[in-house]
Amino acid sequence: MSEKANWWKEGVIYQVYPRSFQDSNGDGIGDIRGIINRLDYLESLNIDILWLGPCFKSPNDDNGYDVSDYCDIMDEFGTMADLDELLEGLHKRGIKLLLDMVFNHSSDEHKWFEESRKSKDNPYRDYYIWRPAKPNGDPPTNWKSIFGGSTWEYDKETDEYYLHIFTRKQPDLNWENPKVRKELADVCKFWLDKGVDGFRMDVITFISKSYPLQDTEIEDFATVLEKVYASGPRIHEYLKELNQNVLSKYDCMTVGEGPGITTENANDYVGSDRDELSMVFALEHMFYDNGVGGKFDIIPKKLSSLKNFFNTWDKALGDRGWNTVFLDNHDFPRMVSRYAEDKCYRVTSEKMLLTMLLTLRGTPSIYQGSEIAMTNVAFESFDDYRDVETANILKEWQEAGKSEEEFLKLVHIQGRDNVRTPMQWNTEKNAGFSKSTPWIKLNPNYSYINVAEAEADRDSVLHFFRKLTALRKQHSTWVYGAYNELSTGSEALFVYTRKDENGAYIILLNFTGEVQEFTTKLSPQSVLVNNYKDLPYKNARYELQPWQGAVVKLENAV
Ligand code: TEU
Ligand code: CA
Repeated sequence: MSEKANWWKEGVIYQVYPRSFQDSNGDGIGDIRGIINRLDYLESLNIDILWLGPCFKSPNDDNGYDVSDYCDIMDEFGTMADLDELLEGLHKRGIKLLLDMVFNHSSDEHKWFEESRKSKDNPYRDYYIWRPAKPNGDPPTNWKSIFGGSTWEYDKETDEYYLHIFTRKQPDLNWENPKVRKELADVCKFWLDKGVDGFRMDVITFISKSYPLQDTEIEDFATVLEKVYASGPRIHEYLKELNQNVLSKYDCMTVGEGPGITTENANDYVGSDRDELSMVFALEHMFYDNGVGGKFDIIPKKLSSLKNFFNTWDKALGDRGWNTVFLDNHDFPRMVSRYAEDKCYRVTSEKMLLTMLLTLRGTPSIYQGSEIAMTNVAFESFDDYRDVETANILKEWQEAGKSEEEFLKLVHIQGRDNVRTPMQWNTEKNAGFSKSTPWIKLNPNYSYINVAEAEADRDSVLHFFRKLTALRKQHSTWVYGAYNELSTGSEALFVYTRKDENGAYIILLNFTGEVQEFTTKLSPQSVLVNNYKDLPYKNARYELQPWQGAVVKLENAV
């Protein structure tokens, strides 16, 4: 084993989106007490690390990704005492807690920004990025916000623009200013001293800007992320500083959200000799069906590009850094709807995807509801959508005279609210999520997709997931073993081995609704995981049923 063993490599991350997990006080909004009430459920999943979406004070322009106080809890979610109790309850059950730190930007209602906008000589002016208009009166650069419109907002008070890569209520912090870095380091220290186990760091790749800020000619959205917004010249200096001054003093982990990270530069962030981040969430595969115009410019998906992503990232990070493995989160469609089949084979194909997530090399991150195969939702009216991205881009479409109907169809496929509908606990009112009307409508399929039903069904995804998480703990090869794809070029199958001195396994995954065969001399000793009863192996050939997924222990270890 070339890498150093580590709890965050062996653990399984489970992501809770607090607003949509469980409401405890009947205001229709999920809260921390709700999570506390579900601690036994979380323990029953055998997960190791809970990634809690941002729970800090926030006006909720972007559901907590716009923080107005990093050291206090959002009113709707509860109190600091609730957070302390959650932390204690998790630790008692052997589960670590990751908080979601949003350090690229704050809310415009943060006191730093309220000061900053007051005058050009305010001591907080340089906490943010201010620029005058271009001589012709245009905004300082032609950059486009990820959520539509310009990245620059004009502020009358001082007759300048401030930079916001996300919404205008999310002004970018100026990391060039050592005072800003000190403030944010103190925030980390505050939470680590409380005993939290680490952080998911929101768009951490964007914190260093390339000065002077200049117009870009690049049209392709993903390329803009990579070349203009991400990995600025001082990024590694900043991360090293934070690591050295704070993170390295605790047994904690960090996972940086990494839009714009590439296989060429990923190790600069996570290489074991770098002392920066533990891991990153590379997002390349989340954009794999995006055309030049971004997520609502959809191009056909190919299994080979998904596999290529896993192969190249494993190769890049395998020996020096550490990877993460995921197929969705609070920003992207439900994995069963996007990568598999959410109708006839919903249960079977979700089991297959989970089999993959738990057996690739890298720390798996599972989004709430995947363990019961929750699906995308298709609201009929824009009135039912809550996401600021959807609202802003709808406005752009309207202004450009483009068809709303067309956009609604695209939102059904790509919108972020697909994954933000409330967790489906049972068939009671509001799926057991809340006693009153939830902040966002439920997916009507809660009548048959819910935790209670899954608990009662021996063949459910839920029981299957528990088995997978338990098995991963027993087979260190699934964590550390070398990975090698055997099905290169196939648009139907994903077949790979995991091997080390402790064992050898072949993982066979059928990504189609048809029977497929796979020829290999690697004969089975025993089948450890299977979403069907049988796995025929005859004349050196495995036969796989529609969306079948299996983990097979091989006769001979390496
Ligand atoms: O997301 C950053 C990110 O890369 C997104 O721009 C992603 O491309 C987008 O959500 C796709 O529609 C993070 C958070 O995960 C997201 O929820 C926040 O809205 C965003 O940062 C701003 O904080
Ligand atoms: Ca509530």
